[in-house]
Amino acid sequence: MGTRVVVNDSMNVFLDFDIGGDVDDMMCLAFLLACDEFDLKGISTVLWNVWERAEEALTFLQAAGHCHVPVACGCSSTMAPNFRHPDRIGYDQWARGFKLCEQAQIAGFEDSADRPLPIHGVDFLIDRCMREHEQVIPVLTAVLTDMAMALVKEPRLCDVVPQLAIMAGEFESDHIEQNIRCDVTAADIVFRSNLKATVIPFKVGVDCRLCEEEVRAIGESEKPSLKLLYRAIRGWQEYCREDSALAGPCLFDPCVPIALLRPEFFQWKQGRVLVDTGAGDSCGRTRFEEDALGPHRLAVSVDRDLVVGFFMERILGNA
Ligand SMILES: [Ca+2]
Repeated sequence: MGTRVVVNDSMNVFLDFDIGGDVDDMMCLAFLLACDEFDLKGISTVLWNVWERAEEALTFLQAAGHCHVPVACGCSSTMAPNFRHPDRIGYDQWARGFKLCEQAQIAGFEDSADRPLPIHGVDFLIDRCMREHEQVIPVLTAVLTDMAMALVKEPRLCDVVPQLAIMAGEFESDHIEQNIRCDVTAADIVFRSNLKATVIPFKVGVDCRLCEEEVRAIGESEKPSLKLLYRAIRGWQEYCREDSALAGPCLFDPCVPIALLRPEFFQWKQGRVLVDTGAGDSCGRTRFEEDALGPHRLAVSVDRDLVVGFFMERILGNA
């Protein structure tokens, strides 16, 4: 009788995100949890109200039946001296007004009794990535402050992290994308680290917008986590009703893990992302320099129907 070799071919990931703003972070978490291909080793929250964001993450994890995933609060403030955030007030108002924890109670779930870890999100990220025999891919769908701080504290991350997976930047217009704009210093540190990275830019996320029928299909699901997600989507749409471009919902953040599983849904260019860190109006603009040997793989276009179809199939599935 031959020896059975158990092959664990799941992909270890760590999610650093800003759940509580645009609903795409919650959609990203829903997708990660719905895919057996991923082993989610931990979560950290970043930017401003990181404690409320962590509570939201814990509430969603509870609704999804994944209470075992630990959550830590990362950096609330940022590294950039020329930090600017014209829509900070708006985002905070939205997060305070919505409160996923309260929505959970309305929907008939207990508030999560779990609390964030008593360590800082940056230390948690470093710890999860530095463990021996585990290659962990940081999935970064917010401002890059936590990852940059981690690289500053522990440069050996560059030797052990197989790649980063990032939603950030815009390369086809002058639009300064939020995750870069809110901390250009952090973005510069991360993209200059020479770590390999899969990068989903703003434009690709815009192209992957859910239509009304798809949103309704989420609402019709019996899964408690999708009931919460549906409430969050409707809340976000209501909040953004005067800016339909924001209301989406667009799969900015979910495109990151989707690209890790199905790179063939996207077209890619290899090269290097460059961040303008100057003090002028162009601060935060990103440029891409093509180079076959460059560390960054940038998505330049996407098959919207394949991406959205795959996302819906996975989150609605009975896993
Ligand atoms: Ca995000």
